[in-house]
Amino acid sequence: MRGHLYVDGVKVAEGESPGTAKSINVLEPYYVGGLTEEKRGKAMTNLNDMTDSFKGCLRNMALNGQDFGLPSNNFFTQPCSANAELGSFFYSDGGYIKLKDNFVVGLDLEISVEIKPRTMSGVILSVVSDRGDYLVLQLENGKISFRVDNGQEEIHSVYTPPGKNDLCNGLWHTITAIKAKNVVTLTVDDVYTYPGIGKPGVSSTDTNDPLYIGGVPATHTGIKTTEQYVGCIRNLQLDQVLQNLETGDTYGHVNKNACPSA
Ligand SMILES: [Ca+2]
Repeated sequence: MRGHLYVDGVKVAEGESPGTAKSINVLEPYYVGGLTEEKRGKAMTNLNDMTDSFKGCLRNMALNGQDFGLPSNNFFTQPCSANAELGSFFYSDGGYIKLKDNFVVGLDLEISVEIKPRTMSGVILSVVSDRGDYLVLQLENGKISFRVDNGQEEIHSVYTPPGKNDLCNGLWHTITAIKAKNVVTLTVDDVYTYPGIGKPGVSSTDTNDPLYIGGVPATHTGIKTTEQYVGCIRNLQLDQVLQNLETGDTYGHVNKNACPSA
């Protein structure tokens, strides 16, 4: 059996299946853009170990000239729109991403992230241990705070924008928060804030706990707001390693892979 692949009317590939089989014996449903975990497992040998779903827009699917029509089910898809951008969106009715199950902050950690908030307060990133050590990056009434406790006291650095609503101006804002042993520093849009300095020798944030993005399941010491972060978050890096928020578990109303931009 032979196959041909055309792109924009131009044949770009052709191939032939081995053996003598002349038909493909499969049953509906058709999956478009990705597969369920179960189906993917079965099909993996034919997918060259591809595990990602298609990212983008698809339309006008047809089989033998017959339009597929509307899908019978949608799983984690969004309508295509010119008014969308990459990032994870956190809605006003609440939600968060658990990015890692057992996140160790330890002695040193560098966080960078871009946010486009629509509200003045909310948790951007948080991890806390049962013993009370924590690290929290949050919006507090239009300010950004970075609060860390290594076990004896809170160390913090707070960025105050020139205007109270400046961070909700519809633009992206870049945050860099660095915890270096007993010192925390915070930079927002290239403005460096006054560092927080804790007791020398109390240097490790001893967590081995879930790392939450965009909210928390339960508040804890160090969190200064009860409000939900609303808006987009993208390009989170931990120690200069880009994190894929789509790999996290979502709770509540979050869209991991697109933000409405209008
Ligand atoms: Ca500690």
